[in-house]
Amino acid sequence: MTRPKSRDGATETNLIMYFPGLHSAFKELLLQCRGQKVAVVGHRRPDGDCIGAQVALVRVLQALNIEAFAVNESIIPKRVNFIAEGVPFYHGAPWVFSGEKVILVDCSDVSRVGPEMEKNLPEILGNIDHHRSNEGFATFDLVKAQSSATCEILAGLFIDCDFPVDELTAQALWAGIVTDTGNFTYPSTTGQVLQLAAYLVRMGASPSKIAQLIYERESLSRMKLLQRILDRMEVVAGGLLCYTWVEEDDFAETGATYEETEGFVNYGRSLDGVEVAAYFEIREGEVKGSLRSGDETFRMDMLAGNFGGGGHACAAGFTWKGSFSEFLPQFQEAAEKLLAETKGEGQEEEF
Ligand SMILES: [Mn+2]
Repeated sequence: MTRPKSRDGATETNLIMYFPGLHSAFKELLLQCRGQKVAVVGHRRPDGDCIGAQVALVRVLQALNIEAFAVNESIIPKRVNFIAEGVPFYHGAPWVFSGEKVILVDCSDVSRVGPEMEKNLPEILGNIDHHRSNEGFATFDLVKAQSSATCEILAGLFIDCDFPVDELTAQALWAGIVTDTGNFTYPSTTGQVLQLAAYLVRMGASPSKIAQLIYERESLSRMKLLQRILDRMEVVAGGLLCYTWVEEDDFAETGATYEETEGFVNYGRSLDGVEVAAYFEIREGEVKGSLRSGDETFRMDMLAGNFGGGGHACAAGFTWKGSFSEFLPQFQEAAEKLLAETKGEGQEEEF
């Protein structure tokens, strides 16, 4: 098979397909999109990977002469807004679908699109995702739990199918991969991820420019909120668990918005000896939690599962109904149990 010519004139020399198991399903999915309008839907409170995947897929569909647009119940977070420039992106609720073919990206299940959007969702044609808990819900389920990002799957599939990846598509995919791999530092960072990343750079993605746009446009209000979460950090469970939280009033008092909390959970993870970091947002009548571990044997998806959530082995989340004072002792008990059991198992990975 021929590989797309890259910017510097080199040709991809790796003739092995990146996603041989998904390649024909992806082609079939796009075949069904021919002559149709396609809505590429992401999850509520989207991250870089979600927006990157929405943008990249819309752009490639358009390049294949398929009318496509992106829809999200939430607005695009400021730090990744630059990648969506020029792409038709609709948000707000309720979104009314009118006969479009629907593809969900980066959504572990249909409820991730948000409660308002979910009510109106028609039959789902495609499901492209990398969450372990994704059990499939579409005509075409393209799920690879071992992948670092939905953008990694898309980048690989675009190459496998010889679809055109231009500079802005490469930029969107790069943004998705760097945000979901913690700048290529999480355990999901494989050789394949780096190979695909190299390809994206050859197609025009600029690592330095994108890093500046994502990480160096902080607001003072976010820093003020960060100050509070650092101040509240508690380390328990013999130094293995760090948790912190923000309260509803913190947002009003600092001027920060809900979307500006992205990445706060990682400060706990960066402490020496801490295996599990938890970050909570206390809302009226509920606790929203984000969990991270640097070691996939700790199974954050299982810990989140105790509180009605899910996700990946290293990164998971949940929304729990009730007060923080009821929640915290239960959480601490569940986390300590998980830490003890995982350590006891000699940290063997199960697949
Ligand atoms: Mn993702």
